[in-house]
Amino acid sequence: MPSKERDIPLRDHPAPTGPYCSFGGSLGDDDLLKTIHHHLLSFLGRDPMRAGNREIYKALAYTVRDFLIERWVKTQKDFYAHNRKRVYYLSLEFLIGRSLGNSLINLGLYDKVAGVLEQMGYDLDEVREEEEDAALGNGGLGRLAACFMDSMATLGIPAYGYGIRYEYGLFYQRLLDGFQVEHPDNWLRYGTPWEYDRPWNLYPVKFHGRVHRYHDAEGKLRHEWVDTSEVMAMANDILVPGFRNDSVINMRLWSAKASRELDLISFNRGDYVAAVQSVVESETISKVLYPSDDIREGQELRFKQQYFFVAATFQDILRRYKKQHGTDFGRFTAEIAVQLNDTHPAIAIPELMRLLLDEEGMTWEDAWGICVQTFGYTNHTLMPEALETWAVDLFHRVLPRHLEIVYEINRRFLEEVAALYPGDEERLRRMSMIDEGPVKKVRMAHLAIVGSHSTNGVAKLHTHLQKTRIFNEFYEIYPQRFNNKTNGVTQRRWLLKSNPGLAALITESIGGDWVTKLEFLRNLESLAGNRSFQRRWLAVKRQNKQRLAALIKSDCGVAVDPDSLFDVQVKRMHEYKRQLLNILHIIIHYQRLVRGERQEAPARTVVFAGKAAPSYAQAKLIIKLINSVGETINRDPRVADRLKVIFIPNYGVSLAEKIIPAADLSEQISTAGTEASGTGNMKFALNGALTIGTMDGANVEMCDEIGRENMFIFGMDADQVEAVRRDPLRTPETVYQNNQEVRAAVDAITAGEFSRGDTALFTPIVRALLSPDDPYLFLLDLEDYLRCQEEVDREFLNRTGWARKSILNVARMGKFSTDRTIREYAEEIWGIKV
Ligand code: M8P
Repeated sequence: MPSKERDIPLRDHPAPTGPYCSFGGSLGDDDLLKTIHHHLLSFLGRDPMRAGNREIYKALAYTVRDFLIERWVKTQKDFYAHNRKRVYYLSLEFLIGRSLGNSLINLGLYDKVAGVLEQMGYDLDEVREEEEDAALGNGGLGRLAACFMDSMATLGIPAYGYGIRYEYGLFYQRLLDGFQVEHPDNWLRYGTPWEYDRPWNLYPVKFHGRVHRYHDAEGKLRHEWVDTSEVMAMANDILVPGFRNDSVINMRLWSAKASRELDLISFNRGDYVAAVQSVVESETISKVLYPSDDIREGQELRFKQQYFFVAATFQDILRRYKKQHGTDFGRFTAEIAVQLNDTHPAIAIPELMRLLLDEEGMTWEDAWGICVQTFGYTNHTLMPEALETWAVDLFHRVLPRHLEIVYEINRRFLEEVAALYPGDEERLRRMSMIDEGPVKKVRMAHLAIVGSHSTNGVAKLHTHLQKTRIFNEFYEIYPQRFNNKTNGVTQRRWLLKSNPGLAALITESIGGDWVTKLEFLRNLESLAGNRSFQRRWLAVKRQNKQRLAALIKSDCGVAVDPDSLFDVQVKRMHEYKRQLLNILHIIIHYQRLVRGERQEAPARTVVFAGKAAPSYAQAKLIIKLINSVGETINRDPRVADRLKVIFIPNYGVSLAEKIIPAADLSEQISTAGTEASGTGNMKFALNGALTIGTMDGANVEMCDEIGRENMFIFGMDADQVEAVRRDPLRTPETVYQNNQEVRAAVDAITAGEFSRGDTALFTPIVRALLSPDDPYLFLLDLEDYLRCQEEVDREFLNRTGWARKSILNVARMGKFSTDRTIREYAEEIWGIKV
C-alpha cells in the first residue's frame, strides 16, 4: 500500500550538508534530524519533502539501526575480551512483533525522537503503526523466547538466540462470514530494516545420503555420512538492545539458500528446469512457519527445518569456539551452554554427538559427557499430542547417521534402566526413545531428557506434573535433572511500552526502578487504598478502554461502551483453553438479560481474539460460534446497552499491546493441568486487569503472590480434574439435565439460534460439550464459573474496591518478570553469574 503523502515542514530545517554523522555518547535534536533526513534521501531515493509515514518509519528505523550496530560491535568485543561463558538459546520460534518503539525505549531515545518528529510534523505513534509485526512464532512459546532475548540483553548476558528467518510468518487471519480464513504473512515484502544479512556466514547443511563405515589408520571404526544433498544456511542477524545499558545481543536467524554445487550438477547435464527446481526446493526450508501451537504435524519439511537450523547453528558455535581453542574441547562446557526451547531443536543432541564422534574423532564417553553437560531442555507442554515424535522411517531417510546415534544413545540408556529395574520389560518399553508401535517413532522428549543435564518446566504446577505424571519414571532415575523455571514477561514491552499512561503514573508514584527491577512495584501497595490515586488509576484504564473501543469500532464495526466491563480472552484458539466455557457464560448471561434477570449487573463487553491452527477444525468452529453468538447478541435491541461480544481478527503481538492495557477482566480458564504456564495471564495482571481463572499453570503462583481474595478463582484443581476424569458418575449429561440454564444455552446452540436455523453447523461443539469423555470438563466446571462471574459483576460495581484490587494485582506482579526467570536459568542451569 502506498502511504499517504503530505507536506512536512522540513523546509524549516536545512538539509544536512556534512558527512553522515556517527553517534557518540550524546545526541542533539539536530543530529537526529540530520540523520533521519540523510536516510530519507540516500536509502529511499526520493524527495524527503514528500515523505509519508511509511518513509519516515524506514528512515527512523535505519537511524536506530546505526545506533544498534555500533553498540553491538562493542558488546561482542567485550564478550570476547572477557572470555565469558556464552549461552545459545535455540528456538524454532521468536515472536518478536514490532521493533521500532521497543528499540527507541531501550536506547533511551523515545522522547527525543518523538519530539523531533513532532517538529517535522509527524506523530511517532502513527509512524510506528507502519511497521509490520515479525510474527516468527505461534504464541506463548515464541513470545517467551522474544521476552527472554530482551531480558538477556538487559542483564548483559553473553547470549545468542538462534532460529529460522521464515519468509512467511504466522498466517494473517481474516474473517469471512465469521469463519477464519488464512492469508500468507509476507512480512518481508518491503524488506525489513532490522536485519543484517551476513552472506559470509554461510554453512552447508547435509540431508539424506547414507553412512559409510571404515577403519581409520589406527584401526578405529569411523563413520562418514556420504552421498548427501546439501542446502546452504545464510545468517541474518536481528539486534536486540538491552534497556539503557549499551548492551546489544543478537538473534541469528538462518535462511536456506541453494548450494551452488547442486545446481551446477544439473546445469552440466543440460537440465535447466530441474536445476532451477532443485534451487527452489532447497530454499523452501525457511519459507514458512508451521502454524500450529501445541499440535504436532509430522511433515518432512518441518523435520528438515529443525535439522537445518540446528546444523547451521552448531557450525557457527564450533567456529566461534575453535577460533579461540582450536580442537581442544577441554573448555567446551566451561564456555558454552545451549538451551533447547522445547524438543523442536532436540536434534541438536545427536548432531553434537555426530560432530564430536565423526568429525573430531572423540570417544563415545567423552562426547556424551560434553553433550549432557552442554544442553538444557525446557519442556513447555503437558498435552500428550504436543509431545514430538518423528517416524523412524522419515528419520532414517533424512538423517541416517543421526538415527544410528539415537539408537546407540537409547541402547546405552536402556541398559542403565535395565540395571536399575531388572526384568521390568514394560518400563523399558515406556522409557525407550523409540515407540515400537505399528509405526515406529522417535520420542524426542525422551531423547532431550536423557541428553541434557537439566529438564525444566515453566511453572511450579507444570514441573510438579512433569515429575509425578508425564516424566515420572525419568524423574525417578534423574531427580537432580528436573527443575522449575516459572515463566515471566518483559515489563519493558508489556507495561512501559504498551501502557505508557499506567507506566507514567507508576513512575511518578514510586520512581522508575521497576523497569529493571519489577519487585519495586511492591511499593504501590501502600497506595492501593488511596482514593485520589485510585481515581487516577481508573482514569488511565478508562483512557485505554476508550482507545480500544475506537479500534473495535474501526476493525469490527461495533460501538462498545468504554464504561462497560471489558472482559477479555485473547490467546490461541484451543479446546483446552476453553473459549467455549466463556461463550457458554455469555449465552447464559444473554438469556438471563432477555428474561429480565440480572438487570443490576454491569454492562459487559466480551472481547475475544486468537488464531486457530489451519488444520484444527474444532478450534475453527469455535471461532465461528463466537462470531455467530456475537452477531445475534450485538444486534438484539433488548440487550443493546448491556452486552456486546466482539471477535477482533488477526491477534498478534501488536494487537495484544493495544488490547491488554484496556482489559478489566482477564480470562485464564483452562482445564486445570493443561496450560503449562500461560504468559498472557501475567501481561493482563501487570496491566491492572483482575483475573478470572482456574488453578492452572502460573495462575497458581499468581494467586500465591496476589492473594486469592484479589482474584476470581473457580473450578476444579489439577488433582480434582484427574479424579473426575476417572469418575463415571460425574458426567456432563447430569449437569445438562439438572441445570436448566445450562440446558437452555446448549439447546440454543443446537436449535440453530445463532446460526440462522442451521442445526447442523455446531453439532461437533455440542457433541464435545456433552461427551461423557470430555477431557476438558466444560460442563463440569461451568456452574462454578457462572457463580464466579456473578461475583465479578458484583465487585465491578464497587469501583473503589475494584481499583484497590487492580492496584494490588500490579503491585504484586514483581515475580513475573523474565528478568527473574532468566537470572534463574543463568545461575541454576547455565552456570553464568549475573
Ligand atoms: C508445540 C509444537 C509442536 C509441534 C510443532 C509445532 C509446535 C509449536 C508450538 C508448540 C507448543 O508447545 N507451543 C506452546 S507451549 N505454546 C505455548 O504457549 C506454551 O508455552 C508457553 C511458554 O512456556 C506456556 O506459557 C504455555 O502454557 C504453553 O502452552
